[in-house]
Amino acid sequence: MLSPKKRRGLTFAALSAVSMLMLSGCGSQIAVLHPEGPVAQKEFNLIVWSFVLMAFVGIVVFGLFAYMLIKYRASRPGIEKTYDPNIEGNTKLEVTWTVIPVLIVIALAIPTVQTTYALKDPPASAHDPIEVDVTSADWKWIFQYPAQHIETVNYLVIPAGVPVKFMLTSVGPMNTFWVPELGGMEFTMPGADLGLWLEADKPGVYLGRGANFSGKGFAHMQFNVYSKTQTQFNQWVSTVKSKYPALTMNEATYLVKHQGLSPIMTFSSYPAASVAQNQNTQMGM
Ligand SMILES: [Cu+2]
Repeated sequence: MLSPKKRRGLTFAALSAVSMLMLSGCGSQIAVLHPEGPVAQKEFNLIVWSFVLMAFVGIVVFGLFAYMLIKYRASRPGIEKTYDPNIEGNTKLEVTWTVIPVLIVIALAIPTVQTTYALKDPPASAHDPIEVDVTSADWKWIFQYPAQHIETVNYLVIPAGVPVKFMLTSVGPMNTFWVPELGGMEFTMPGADLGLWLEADKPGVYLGRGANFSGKGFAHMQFNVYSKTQTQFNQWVSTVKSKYPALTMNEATYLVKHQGLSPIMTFSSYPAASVAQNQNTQMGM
């Protein structure tokens, strides 16, 4: 028969083993660990660098912990002679454990600040960025392409290898626009326009979603981002222009005001007033 203490220890070990298995099993599905564009790649490098520093701290701390446990164990012969519990003031040690954390913070801060500023605007590359105006509503994502003058709901099509500048706002509660494989998230807020740029290296399908709880339909605020070659993207735009209906002002207002889910939708144009409506509608109107 095991003592309660031993049994608790075993339960803890078993639970730890199970959670380790489950966590490692998820590894291949964690999108932020699979960067598919330059923004995500830079952010991924930061994640790796932070992890290396954290692992270093963990290894040193637990290493010292084990060393102390063994060296100063009560059962060690002659321990009374070497152990002096009344030690006070050791300049060398105090300087060491102040300087090392300061160095770690500097080593984390410099690349973080550098990356943050580097990612503020798309690089002056060969490709001019395209713009997509994003509006989060209850509970759907509305995407307007001002240059192409087309609108989609709950899906995005972007050209690969071209920076996409998103202008983000909300007509419902605050939300967060997030396509983890392409880069970090940004808030959508009523009455505010926040910017974010992302780029996909190659054609593919990436999952995007709202990452800030916004009510009943929040869980369904997912959208696919289809990255296509520039030619395919241009073809898609022409198809949308020729084959899909124009968005009427009534429909635009319904999309914004109606609290409910929405299927995937495509419109060959949108009324100018819908832009103002998406940008100016405040919560609780
Ligand atoms: Cu998981």
